[in-house]
Amino acid sequence: MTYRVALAFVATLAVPAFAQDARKGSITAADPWSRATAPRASVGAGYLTIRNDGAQPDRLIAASSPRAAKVEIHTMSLDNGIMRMRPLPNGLEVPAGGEASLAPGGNHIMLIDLKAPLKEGERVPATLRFARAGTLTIHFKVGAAGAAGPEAGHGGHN
Ligand SMILES: [Cu+2]
Repeated sequence: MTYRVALAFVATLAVPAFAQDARKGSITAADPWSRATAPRASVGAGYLTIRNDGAQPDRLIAASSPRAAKVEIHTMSLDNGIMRMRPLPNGLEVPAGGEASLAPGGNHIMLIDLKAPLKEGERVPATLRFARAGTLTIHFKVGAAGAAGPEAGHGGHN
């Protein structure tokens, strides 16, 4: 009896640490975050880690947000010494049992023609569409303009 009570207590403590993660089927969208944009900027970028714990690869094929006229899945690469970004025509593969990382300097979600600037502290909704898992709504947590990564609650690193 005492043992059961103890187990139940442990289970309560094991509430997910990352409440901002979103899950659908085999796909988990972890730590979606973004950066505040300048007042007249027309574009913003969103980052996250997409995990696939299924036995089949999946693919992020489209995205949308009520905050932007258009959302694209972009990659970044060095072209004659200049970093350029371009849309991934076939989306982004998330390998079976693996993950796809969207981070500054690499793949990202591009919010094009923002309806209003992204402000630090707000959560920007977006819907991701996967070939297998279907649609998944996430919220990009907006950090400071120069944020290097998702902030971990209070006292996040800058
Ligand atoms: Cu881009």
